[in-house]
Amino acid sequence: MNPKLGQTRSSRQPTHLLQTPDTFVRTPMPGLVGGEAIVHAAPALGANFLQYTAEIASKGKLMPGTNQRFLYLLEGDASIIGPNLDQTIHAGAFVYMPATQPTTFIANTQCRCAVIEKKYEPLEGIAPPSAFVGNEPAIPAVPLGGDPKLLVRSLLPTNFAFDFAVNTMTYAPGAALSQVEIHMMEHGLLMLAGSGPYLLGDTKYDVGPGDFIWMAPYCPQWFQADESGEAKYLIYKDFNRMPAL
Ligand code: UGY
Ligand code: MN
Repeated sequence: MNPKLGQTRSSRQPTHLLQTPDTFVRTPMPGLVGGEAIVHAAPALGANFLQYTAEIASKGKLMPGTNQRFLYLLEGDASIIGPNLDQTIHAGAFVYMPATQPTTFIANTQCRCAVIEKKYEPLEGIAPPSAFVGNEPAIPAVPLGGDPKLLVRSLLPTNFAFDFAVNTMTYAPGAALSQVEIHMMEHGLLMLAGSGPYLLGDTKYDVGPGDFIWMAPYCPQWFQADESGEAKYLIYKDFNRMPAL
């Protein structure tokens, strides 16, 4: 008998989800042509956003969505075609696509993408953002709280036109968040590299590459990279808006 059968590091709790690659289930999705999605976070979980990994064969497409969309290309080469965009992108690139500018992703090779969707919350007097393409390595790395071992890259501009943030956080071996965080914003987190203990609620989980974590609002959270190498994750949070009363 396989001793691993029926065992997983994954854990689904009211305030968080750790979803490890052994538990991923792939599903077709409308608008995803020649591809499948692993849906990590959705309203069914308690999340106020949608996050999925799209695995798309060469020549496959992700058609325009009905909500604003952020796409980070994890693997492969693709073309981005929209009203003001006609561009080739490579791994490490990302695209912001508002629902008002229907933008299509076309895979030129086999591709893997992290995709985040959120219903846009307009702000009176502020023009909503336009579509654009960026490249993660080109974004300035800012030490978090002055710690040179913990670098943050803000992939979206931080101005009030945007109602969410997506950052990469890169930890040198042994680097850690300087505090346990408890905050109103929720998170969707994809481990890109490295490993270490992640505190979620009152449990410490060992996490590694490919793991996904959802953190509900006010979920206590803390991470330390272990000594095996650099750790890096892509992290979503809702941002820049007053909570509705
Ligand atoms: O932006 C954040 O809230 C981030 N520091 N949280 C985290 O890494 N869990
Ligand atoms: Mn946080």
